[in-house]
Amino acid sequence: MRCAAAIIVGLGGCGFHSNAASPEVDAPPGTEPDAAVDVGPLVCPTTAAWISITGSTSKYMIESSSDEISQWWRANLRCNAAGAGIHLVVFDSMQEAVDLSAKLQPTKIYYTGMLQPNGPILAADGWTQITGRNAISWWGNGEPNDGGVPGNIVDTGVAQFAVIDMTSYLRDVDGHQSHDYVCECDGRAVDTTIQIPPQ
Ligand SMILES: [Ca+2]
Repeated sequence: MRCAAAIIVGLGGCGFHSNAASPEVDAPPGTEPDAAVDVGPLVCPTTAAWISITGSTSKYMIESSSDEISQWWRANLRCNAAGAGIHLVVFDSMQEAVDLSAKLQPTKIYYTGMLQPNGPILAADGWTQITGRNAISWWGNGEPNDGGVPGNIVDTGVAQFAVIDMTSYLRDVDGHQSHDYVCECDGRAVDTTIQIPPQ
């Protein structure tokens, strides 16, 4: 949500300063700014099986990769196609990852909307989220390692997508395997300026 708009409609609570001279930023009330402009009031299609988690106003849809083409790019398109303001899950906080993980099935891993555009030298650098929100640093032990051995710190553009499992910790994968994925309905638009690594 744009800070200026929050003041006008009385929602308030935008944690980012609202100096009129500052560039306009976009974030939900009470949180840090993100890059994209919200699409409007939160409306999640009633036809979907949404779940809620503690401490979040978002709705979540845990999707199965029962077909063979649920690679990251496909999961991304499917979440976006579910409606405006819906996208692969974006973490506002480490707690959101922890609370979501409690809803996940053992042995499965799930694509998220956290990704690393190609280019950084180090595997841990340059991560962002599909709405433009800052990435969270909630990596599993030795992650991210660009798909290499745990602790590898060099990025070669191999594993540019973060997955979550029931441990809540994130790790980076290459996006080509068929995994389950989590869509989030929070009313935020995706940031179309993000350079998604090609399939
Ligand atoms: Ca979220």
